Amino acid sequence: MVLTGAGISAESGVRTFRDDGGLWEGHDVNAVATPEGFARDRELVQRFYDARRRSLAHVEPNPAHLALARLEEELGEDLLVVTQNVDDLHERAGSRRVVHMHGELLRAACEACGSRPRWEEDLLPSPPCPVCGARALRPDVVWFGEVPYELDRIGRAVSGCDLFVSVGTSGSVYPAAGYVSLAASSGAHTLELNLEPSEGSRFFDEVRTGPAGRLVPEWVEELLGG
Ligand code: BJW
Repeated sequence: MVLTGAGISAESGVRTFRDDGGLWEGHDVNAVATPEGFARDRELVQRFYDARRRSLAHVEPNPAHLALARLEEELGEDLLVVTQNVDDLHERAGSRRVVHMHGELLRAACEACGSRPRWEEDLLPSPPCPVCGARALRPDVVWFGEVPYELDRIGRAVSGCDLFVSVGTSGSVYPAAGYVSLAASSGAHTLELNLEPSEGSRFFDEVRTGPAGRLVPEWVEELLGG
């Protein structure tokens, strides 16, 4: 199982959250990434996500995404990618077995009927929900205090895997940050691939530092015996 975070998309030009010059710089996290912030100022939050959704048109998967897609070609159902990212770069690289635990920029969520339609346009100014017509669409992303998606499926994959690899995540957001310990306690070998040691590095059996665009293809080659 491979857990990915913002660092895997950094070399594609998608900003991370907590690095220098990252997304949170200049943004109050509580204002743009909590349900309370959204309730306070819907327009500000919609504008923040509309800009990020639009920026997807200008980025491409990098060698790290492509290497994971290649690994899936070889391993099939023996590989699951769980991403905290809301971009679509894994899918565009060719990965099919991807769980977006923090949602997707290219979906909206209707607060009136609960539907989650695919959404490529801006959410300002409040277009109607294609299912129920209510003007109650929000970005389909998971904010602090909300429950991430597919936790049962992820929990089964983490506790059932023999190799747990974390790529490009600071290990500062739960429940994802706790998966390495769960995998280790279930007997998996754990490997971190990150630009620098993360907050959770001490929990991994093995830590490799460097850019994901180099480390992930190298590791995939090694695993496939290339
Ligand atoms: C490179 C690189 C390169 C750079 N190559 N590497 C337990 C303890 C304490 C608190 C909590 C807890 N449990 C829950 C909480 C509360 C909270 C939480 O974790 N708070 C923390 C601040 C402590 N968690 C929640 O509220 C979660 N919900 C929850 O727990 O529900 C309760 C529940 C759980 C389980 C069962 C039942 C109930 C929800 C968390 C939602 C997070 N949402 C966000 C926003 C999503 C939408 C959006 O994109 O705007 O998700 S926040 C943000 O952080 C985003 C990311 O997915 C997430 C993680 O960030 P990530 O990916 O790690 O990015 P960075 O920037 O932090 O790190 C990048 C890394 O890459 C760095 O290390 C770089 O060095 C590296 N890097 N370039 C390789 N080229």
